[in-house]
Amino acid sequence: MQAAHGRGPAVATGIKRVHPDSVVFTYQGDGDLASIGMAEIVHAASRGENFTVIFINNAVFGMTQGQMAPTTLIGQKTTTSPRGRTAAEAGWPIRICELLDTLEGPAYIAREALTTPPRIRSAKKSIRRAFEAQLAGEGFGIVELLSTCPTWWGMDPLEAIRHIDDTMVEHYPLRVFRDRPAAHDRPAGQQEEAGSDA
Ligand SMILES: Cc1ncc(C[n+]2csc(CCOP(=O)(O)OP(=O)(O)O)c2C)c(N)n1
Ligand SMILES: [Mg+2]
Repeated sequence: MQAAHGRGPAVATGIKRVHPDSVVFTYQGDGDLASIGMAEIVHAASRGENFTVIFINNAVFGMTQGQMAPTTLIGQKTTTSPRGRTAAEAGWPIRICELLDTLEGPAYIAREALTTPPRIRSAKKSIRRAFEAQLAGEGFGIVELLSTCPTWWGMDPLEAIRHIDDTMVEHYPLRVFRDRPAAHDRPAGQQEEAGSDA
């Protein structure tokens, strides 16, 4: 089902409550989730709604021509911050996982990066875990995926991947912030080494 921009969590709430046996997820960009849909995501997480959020953070409004998003890094050039984002003018980039980690509602919160094969495998595990939480009725799960936008970052695809690993992860650390039935603060990006395959 297509929801109005930013309203995915509100629509998913209705669908999941009416059809509790359905597997429900939203797929949202950072402009969608962290800007226009900020209220919806915070309240759905706070209510512990039993669905899964796949949050694609590429630090820009990509589809609409690369405007600055709430997640745009300080100094990052976008079509609406051509000299680079400044905190004085536009505030600081918002860390969504950390923000939602202050709430009681969520069952699973993780940030992963779609860069190297090990990190992509780690992301796959987090996505699986978030869906398992939903199937077990544990409540709200969100997996943030740091993703490239070579076009609006003005980079080639490989440079863009390196930019995530070299720069973006400094501001957006890769971690499992919340895994309610299991350990708290399990490091993401290293889940394979943690041997949680069993
Ligand atoms: C209610 C509403 N407002 C604005 C838009 C225009 N719009 C389409 S995509 C988009 C933002 C895309 O940015 P993001 O969510 O970060 O996704 P990306 O393209 O970067 O993957 C906007 C504002 C819309 N479709 N609906
Ligand atoms: Mg985006």
